[in-house]
Amino acid sequence: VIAVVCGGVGAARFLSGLLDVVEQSEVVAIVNTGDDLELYGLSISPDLDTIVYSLSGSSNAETGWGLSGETWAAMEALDRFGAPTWFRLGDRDLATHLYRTARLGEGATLSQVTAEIVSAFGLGLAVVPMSDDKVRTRVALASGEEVSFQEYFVKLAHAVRVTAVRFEGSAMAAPAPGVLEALGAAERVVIAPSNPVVSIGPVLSVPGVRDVLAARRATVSAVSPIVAGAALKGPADRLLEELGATASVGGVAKWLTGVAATLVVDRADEGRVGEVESEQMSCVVTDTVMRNRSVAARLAEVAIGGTP
Ligand code: FO1
Repeated sequence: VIAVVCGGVGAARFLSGLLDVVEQSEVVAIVNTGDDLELYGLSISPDLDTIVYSLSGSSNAETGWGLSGETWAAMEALDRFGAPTWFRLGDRDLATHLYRTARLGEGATLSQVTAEIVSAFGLGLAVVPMSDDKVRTRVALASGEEVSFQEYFVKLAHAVRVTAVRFEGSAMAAPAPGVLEALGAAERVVIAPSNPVVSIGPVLSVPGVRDVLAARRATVSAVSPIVAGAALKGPADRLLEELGATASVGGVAKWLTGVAATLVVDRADEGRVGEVESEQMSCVVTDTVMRNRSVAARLAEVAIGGTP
């Protein structure tokens, strides 16, 4: 079994490459739920849905999130009431949130509902939320206010300076069933190229996760989401700098060295291997910019311990 610690879009791309080299039944994706939110009374899990939509070939290729061929009639109808529509929910995407909310209301756990959604989309890998309990990423801004992750990421377009990030509820959260077992028993664990602060961070904050990974760190590798000092997508580079780290492969190594022994970096950073090694991590250089499926498959092979 290969266990992958996942955020959203970058993790989905990596997983699609992994599924070209490993049987679906051999893969367990452990996914961040700190981005989750409630809107109009609906429970929305963006990273879980992004992975399911992307791996089933249903996702909107331009944005990386939501479903392809979407219509926005419900959003337009909500505009009539002046309801908040800054977080765009397509008409087909809404069905997922309606179903998840109804099932949670019947007493199902997030893990159970996610398994039903994964199977409804015809996928064979295990997609597991990091916890069935509520954990929410809260972002403290230089302005002094604290906002939810999606307010930061979408409403403010992350065009604001961050002073702190916390994962509300994580201290009291239990890992979802099977999470610690998968992370402990998997032949290899890969930390996907997701934002180390707000996508990987929440997963590591769930009690027990960091300890399990630290205990087997020799067989844990991470793929750097930072290439040549910049994030390929999203605010990972700025967040690292704003939180006192550095937006470089060395900075990522410092962030993850407690839980991973190998950092996979892009060829653009082959001059920085020394920076990674000085954080007590070994460094493997390959193509990490997943411009197509075969690059993603090659990256997955390298990340699970193949030859660079
Ligand atoms: N990202 C945006 O930038 N704008 C949106 O309106 C938006 C809506 C949305 C709806 C459902 C969903 O599953 C994801 C959505 N995302 C949107 C992405 C979301 O912000 C994710 O949390 C990020 O991709 C980070 O993982």
